[in-house]
Amino acid sequence: MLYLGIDASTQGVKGVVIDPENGRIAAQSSVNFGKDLPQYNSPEGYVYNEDPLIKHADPGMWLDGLELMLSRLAAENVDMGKIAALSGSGQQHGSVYLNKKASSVLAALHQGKSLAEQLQGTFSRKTAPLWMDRSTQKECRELAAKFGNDLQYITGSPATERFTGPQIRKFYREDPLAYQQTDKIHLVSSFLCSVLIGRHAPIDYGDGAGMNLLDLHKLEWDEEIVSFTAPSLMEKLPPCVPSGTVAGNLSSYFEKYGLKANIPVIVWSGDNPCSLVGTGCAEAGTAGISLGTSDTVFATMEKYELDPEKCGHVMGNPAGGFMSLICFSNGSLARDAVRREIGATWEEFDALGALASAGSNQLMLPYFQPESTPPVLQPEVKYNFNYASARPEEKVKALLESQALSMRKHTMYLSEKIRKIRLTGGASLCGSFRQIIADVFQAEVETISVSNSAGLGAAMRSAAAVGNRSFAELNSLFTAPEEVVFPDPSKKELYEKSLMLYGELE
Ligand code: XUL
Repeated sequence: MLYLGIDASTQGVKGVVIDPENGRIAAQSSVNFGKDLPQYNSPEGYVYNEDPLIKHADPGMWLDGLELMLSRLAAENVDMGKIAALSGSGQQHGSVYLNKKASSVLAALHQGKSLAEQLQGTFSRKTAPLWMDRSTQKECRELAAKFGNDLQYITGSPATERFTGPQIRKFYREDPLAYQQTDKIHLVSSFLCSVLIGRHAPIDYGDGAGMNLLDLHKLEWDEEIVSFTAPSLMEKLPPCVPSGTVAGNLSSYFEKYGLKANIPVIVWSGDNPCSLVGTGCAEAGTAGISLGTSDTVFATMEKYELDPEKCGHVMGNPAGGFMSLICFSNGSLARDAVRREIGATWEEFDALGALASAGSNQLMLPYFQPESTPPVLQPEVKYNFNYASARPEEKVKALLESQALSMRKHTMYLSEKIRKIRLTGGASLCGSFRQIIADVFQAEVETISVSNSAGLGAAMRSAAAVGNRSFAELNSLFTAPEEVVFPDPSKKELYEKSLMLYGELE
């Protein structure tokens, strides 16, 4: 029996097939929106807008990406007919608006046309706002004024620009007619799950917590917050369910990729909750750091804890209970900007990161794009040293140390001390960054062999939901550490001082 995990991320769609019988990754495939679907003019996964705060994508691109990924997977050396169940992971917070026609189109998917062609007439809002969108300050101010600290207590997060509730309120205000014509509002995760099962899918607690709408104590939509956000919104929201729920059975449309119709599709979740599972951090004690377009730090929460600085979030943990999540928008975005500016390859960038001496206290605030942690709306890069005349290795070191220090600073509110870290995502391959993270946190840093932890986590969630496998068993099969980097104790004091200076600069 095989299990498929689909990762619908900002930059593309990936698939991971796992075989728990022998602990093997049976196949993987990927699609990059910029490279493989240039017709959507979204090299970074979103459509260009002259307002840097607006970041939307065409949901048709995600559908084409899903199909191309499945056709590439079917071309791998894997028997797609042996896949017993599947689930997925979606970039969080993004929302898709469907009209009344969607239900009947979803129920009648046929192989004569592509998914994007069939669903074309079902979007009541042409594009989907993404997690990178920061255009909802007004709505956030209104939510904060109405609910004060209760909003963070109830939903696990303060009013947050990229979260779905404020985005829905903005849409209702700017285009009330289109809002009225909206029958269902999905997250990226529940939208793609709906397409797979041919009817509206529920939202799981993991991703649902990223909307500023879910009461995490009662695990249901909060009536007062929902009705303040937009009129009749409750009717437009799919139900919210535990992450192990079977959302439905696979539509026969997908037989064209060799998949068996009617296999169970487990409710999708967000990329961070899925990465928590796919890095083996779903049980307490180890934090995960995902180094992608954005960097995120996440960990299982023993108890419900709110960030007094209002940057950290509480999300549902797919393995039960809660997880913490802190998102740094300028992750690889900033690393790439510095790399390009000094004209280095990624290998050279990595080598430069190990050259300059540690803890020199040359620090920077790398807000090339609006930042989530701390909230910064006007992109601006600041330094405490003369960046222009600095050597390339000093620039790289300043960036990597500042990023690690920011992660440390903004996770200090968690009562569970971070003793061990699992790294994942593209930049986890950067050896010098691994060492800097280990030294700044004074924690062991482990990497695992599968870099797509969100896709792996989704596959593991489907094996846990219907394959009678415990997460502990799946962890020992798929998330065992491959490499460990140990912290250098002689750097402890150095970085304590840097942490203070970084805090002052921030
Ligand atoms: C988390 C966040 C991002 C997205 C895209 O709050 O906004 O990590 O999930 O990866």
